[in-house]
Amino acid sequence: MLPVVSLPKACRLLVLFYTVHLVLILVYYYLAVRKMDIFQYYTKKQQRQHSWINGNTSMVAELYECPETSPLLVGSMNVEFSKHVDLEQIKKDNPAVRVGGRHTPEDCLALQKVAVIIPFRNRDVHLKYWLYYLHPILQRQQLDYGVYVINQDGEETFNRAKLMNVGFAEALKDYDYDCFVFSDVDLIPMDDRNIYKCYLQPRHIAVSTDKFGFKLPYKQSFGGVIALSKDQFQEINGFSNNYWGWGGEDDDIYKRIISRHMSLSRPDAIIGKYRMIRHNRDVKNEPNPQRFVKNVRTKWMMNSDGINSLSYKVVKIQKFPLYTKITVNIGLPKT
Ligand code: UDH
Ligand code: NGS
Repeated sequence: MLPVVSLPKACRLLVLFYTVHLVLILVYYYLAVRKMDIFQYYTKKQQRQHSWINGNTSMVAELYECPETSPLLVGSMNVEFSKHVDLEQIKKDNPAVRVGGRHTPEDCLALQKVAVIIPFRNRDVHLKYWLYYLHPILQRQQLDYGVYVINQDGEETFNRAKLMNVGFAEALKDYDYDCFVFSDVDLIPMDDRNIYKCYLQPRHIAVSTDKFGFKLPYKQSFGGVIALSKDQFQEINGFSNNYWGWGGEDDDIYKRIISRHMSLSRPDAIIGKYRMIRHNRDVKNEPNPQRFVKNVRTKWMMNSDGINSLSYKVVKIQKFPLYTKITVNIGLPKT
């Protein structure tokens, strides 16, 4: 074989070109293999956490992230409140729901960890319907979720917004949630494509309720069911703690969002359909006469009134099979 130096110039250039090409291919494959190793390392790490959550110490199958759109969704659903629902039966029908109302998808890694917070007092019948309809939906949405019912202790004036703040603080003590859905107990979605997760902007989820003829009651409406990521909620200092009685607290949190230069995200009116369980006005939740004055002051009050000024006493934490009930003493309105 002739030494390379004795080859004509064109051949030498060709050999040089192929050598460089070969070296580049080798470097590329080396890096690709390393990248795969790193990817597998993280997948396994997440998988281990996942198995631990499920109380399963043996690693079974490789787990990958759940798809952006769950294949389990069914779309629009019939919702009605005349059938009898029973908690034991709901538990039997949802065997994958763990104590405290926790659920983690088995076949994939959920994209978000969602705490569903429900403000509550004396609405046990509504809660049964909520659990009956929502557990199957949230599982089909492939969420890693927990249900927290925040029960106001005592008979004093109700404070929905403060209970939401308590739910945020208490759920974070339970698990590393990154998304918070705040839901009234009497609102049931009619379409499971309305995902209980967080978006780039705060999400108004219950946008077309039967009560309002399946329309948004007004453009700034932000009541019923909403979702904010942990960061979004912290950015606006949560809800106000000072709306005692009915009304205005949802308009207040809307103003907080706008004043921090965020906007609302909403599903369309078909996917966003809801049924509300009809009920009378609750005792000690009469319209708050101060709500209009408070709404004018949101921008000035929000830095000092919210999760940074929240004070309450936990009376009891009960981990039921389908939900966690946290009974709290939230005090009394300032006189
Ligand atoms: N809530 C309770 N217990 C109460 C009050 C309120 O659990 O005593 C919670 C519950 O999650 C409820 C949410 O706070 O869904 C909002 O309260 P609400 O349902 O009273 O408010 P909404 O605006 O209804 O839905 C107002 C009363 C309508 C009376 C209509 C009479 N025809
Ligand atoms: C507004 C209230 C909101 C309330 C919305 C819908 O007027 O808190 O009506 O009420 N704002 C004020 O009162 C300042 S509803 O028709 O559902 O009873 O959510």
